[in-house]
Amino acid sequence: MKKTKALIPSVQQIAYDGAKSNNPLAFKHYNPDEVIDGKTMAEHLRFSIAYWHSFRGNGSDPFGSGTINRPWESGKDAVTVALKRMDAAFEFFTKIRAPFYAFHDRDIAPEGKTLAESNKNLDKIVAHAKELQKATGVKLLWGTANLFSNPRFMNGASTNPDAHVFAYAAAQVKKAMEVTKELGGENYVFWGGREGYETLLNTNLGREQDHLAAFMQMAVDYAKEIGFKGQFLIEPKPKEPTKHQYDFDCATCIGFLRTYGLHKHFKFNIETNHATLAGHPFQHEIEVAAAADMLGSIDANTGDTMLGWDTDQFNTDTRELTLAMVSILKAGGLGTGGFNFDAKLRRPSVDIEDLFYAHIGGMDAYALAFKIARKILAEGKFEQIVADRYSSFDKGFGADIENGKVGFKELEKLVLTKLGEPKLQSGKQEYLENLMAQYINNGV
Ligand code: XLS
Ligand code: NI
Ligand code: NI
Repeated sequence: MKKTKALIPSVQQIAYDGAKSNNPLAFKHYNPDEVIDGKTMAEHLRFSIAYWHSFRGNGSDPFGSGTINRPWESGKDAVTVALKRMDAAFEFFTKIRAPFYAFHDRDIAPEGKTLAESNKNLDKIVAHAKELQKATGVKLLWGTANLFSNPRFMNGASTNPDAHVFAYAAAQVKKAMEVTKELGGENYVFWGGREGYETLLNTNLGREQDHLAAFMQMAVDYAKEIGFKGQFLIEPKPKEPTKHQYDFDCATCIGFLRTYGLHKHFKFNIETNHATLAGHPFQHEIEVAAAADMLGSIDANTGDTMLGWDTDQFNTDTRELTLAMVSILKAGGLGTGGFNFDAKLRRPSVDIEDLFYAHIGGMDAYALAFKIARKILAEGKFEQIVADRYSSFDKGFGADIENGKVGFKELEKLVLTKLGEPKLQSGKQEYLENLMAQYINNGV
């Protein structure tokens, strides 16, 4: 491909400078080329850039218009601008050393007047994305369809009371799956944008959930038909934009998927800020997904403890990320998933450098957490304490309970004749919190 003029000339490719560096445009912990256990850190962490925030977000909020003006956003027609924007995006992916990106159909290509026109626009941009992926080596972590911005989706997509809207959403996801396959996407995400309700006064909740399941089944069937081998991921979120969303949290989604016999086809894309909105720590959602063998990918961000909405900020909290990383590594990692920065700049962060600072901070925080978590697991102190705590189930009547060999009658007899009163055993919480603090304060 021909070499084009840099669209982000003020920043060069970010280098790893080491933990002591004071250079704000250098990595302190993320050394993409460092080999650990036969894999580079880039391969371990599989960082991904969210197209919608980093290349479609302009700083607008409900109280004011955009503040962030990028030079590549001006041009004669929407498709030409989209092509140039994509050049800038791939230049950024390369300079920030992210091996992956993720998009919604409507992030990368403008919506046309008809579905056919939208599909045509998408095809043009996808052809360009394919060339850029080839030229840079950047890959698609996942694709998805935007089924929430257009007014037609105001009452939901597959849970819309109007079958016409369901059909439109189906057509849009069909195309989004095709282009994800075309670009070698490793996953396909379903975030239920407006799949929920505002008021039960106008809602048939049971029927809407049946429709959501029917839609998911159609996606499963179509993936099979076109030979799309990527992993399907559900991204739970409890609320926003609707008052109540059906994909509330991982546990709710597991119940939903099992009810409709869909669980074999899905894993989870867990977003930190969505977990906290549901009243759970990030780590809780990871453990719930992992326990069901459904841990898929991470939307890496954080919220603000003072605010009740999805603020999508970059996460630099070593403690939160170390706890998460311990659970992720213990579960065997993310497989085809990755850490996708579903995070956006604050409205006054208008410089292109801000986009680099934001991602450098997020990548460094995850890289440091990754290293600390590896050390924690290698030393195995927490795991030993947890194993000891449950060791009464390893043998004797404990093992019989786990194996289903005893019931209430046998256990009653045991207590009455042999066991008597159980001895109180400490949960050692303060000791363990101190131990965790020590790991985090000492770093690597
Ligand atoms: C919104 C979601 C969204 C998904 C993709 O809260 O996080 O950005 O990740 O549709
Ligand atoms: Ni997300
Ligand atoms: Ni979100």
